[in-house]
Amino acid sequence: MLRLGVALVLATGALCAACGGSASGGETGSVAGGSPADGTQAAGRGVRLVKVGDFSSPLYVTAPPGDRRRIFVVEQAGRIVVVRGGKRQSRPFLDIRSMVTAGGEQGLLSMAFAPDYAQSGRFYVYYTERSGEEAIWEYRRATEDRADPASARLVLRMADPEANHNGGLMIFGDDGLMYVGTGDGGGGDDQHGPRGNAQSLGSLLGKILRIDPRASGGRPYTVPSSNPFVGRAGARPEIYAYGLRNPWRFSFDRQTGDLAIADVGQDAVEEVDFVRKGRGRGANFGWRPWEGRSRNFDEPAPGAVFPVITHSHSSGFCSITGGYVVRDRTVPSLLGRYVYSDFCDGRIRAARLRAGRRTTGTPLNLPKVGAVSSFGEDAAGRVYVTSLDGPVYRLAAR
Ligand SMILES: [Ca+2]
Repeated sequence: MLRLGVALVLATGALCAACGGSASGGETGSVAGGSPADGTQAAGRGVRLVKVGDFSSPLYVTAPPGDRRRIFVVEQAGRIVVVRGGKRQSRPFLDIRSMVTAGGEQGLLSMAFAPDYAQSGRFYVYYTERSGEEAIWEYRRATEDRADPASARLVLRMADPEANHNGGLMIFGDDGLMYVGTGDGGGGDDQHGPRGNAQSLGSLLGKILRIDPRASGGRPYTVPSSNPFVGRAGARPEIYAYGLRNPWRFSFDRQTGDLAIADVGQDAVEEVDFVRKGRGRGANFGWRPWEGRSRNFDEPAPGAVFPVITHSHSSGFCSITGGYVVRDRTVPSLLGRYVYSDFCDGRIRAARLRAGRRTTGTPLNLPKVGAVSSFGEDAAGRVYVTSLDGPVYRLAAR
C-alpha cells in the first residue's frame, strides 16, 4: 500500500535510488541544468551547500534561542547530537533510543527549545513511543551539552491508529506558545472517524495545535484562551488550525510571522499552504475533502484555504519537505524566499510566497539531495537541509 505520509515510510535509499541522484559528500559543487532564468534561478547561482557532517538518519536541526555557536541535530532512532562551532560532539545531548519506536515515519521526530531555555533549561521532544502512540515530553538541561534524562515529564500523548502520518514538528511562535503539527492518524483517505480526523474538531489529529507546554495547576499543559475553538461544544480547545493530512514540516517566517505549512499529499498532489501572521488561527486547510486543489471527497470543508504551491506526483514529487523563508543575510540571493524540497524529487527550490496567490518554486542551481527529510534553522537564521541518508548541509552563499 502506497499511501505515503512523509515518505520516510519508504526504505532508506531504496526509493531514492529510483527517483533521482543524490548529493555526493563533502562540499558540493554546482550541477548544470535547472530551469528557465528568472529571479529565483539567478538567485540560485549564488548558493551552495556546505556539509555540516554525517549523522544517523537525521530528521531535524534547531538551536536554542540566541545560541549562535551550536546546532542540535535530531536523529530518528532517538538521539540528539550537538554540533558546536562546526564540530560534532561525541556524547549525545540526549539518548532516548530505548523509549522510541523508529523506522518508516516513526521515531524521534523533532525537538524544541523553550523561549526561556537559557534560564529554564526546558526543551521538548516529540516521538513515537514503544506503544506506537505519539507523545510530547519535556526535559531539562543538566549541563550545557547534556540533558538530564531523569527530568522527563509527559506533556501530551495522542492515540495513533496507524504507523504513518504522525506529524512530529513542534515550534514556538513569537507569542511564546508551542505549535504542534499532527498527522491525520494514517492509513489512507483519513479513514479513521466518521468523516476522518482532519475535519473533526473533536480530534487532535490532522491539526496544528497551540499549547503552553508548561505544567500548571496540576495539569501537564495549558490551552491559551485565545485559541480559536475554546468553548465550542465538541471541539478540542488545543486546535489552532485543521484540515491537514500530515504537516510534517511547517515554519514561521522569523521576520514577518507568516506561516508556511508543507502538507504531505496522498496519491496525487503535494502542497504548501501559506497564511499571513495570525491568519492560521482557526484556518481549515481542506483535507480530506480536498487534496491540493483537487476534490478528494464530496464532503464540506468550510472556508477551505487553498495551497499557494502544488506539485503533482506525475512530476516526480512524492512527499513534500517544507522549509523556511530565508532571513540569513549572509545568503543575500535567497533573502525573503521560501526554500523547500521533496523526498523523491531532491531538488531544493525557492519561491516568493504571497497569501492567496499561486506560485511555484524554481529549482536552485544545486545538486539534488537524496531523501530530503527536513530543513532546519539555527539561532542566527542560517538554514540547513537534512538527508535521511546521513548528511546535513547548510545553505551558504557561493
Ligand atoms: Ca499515525
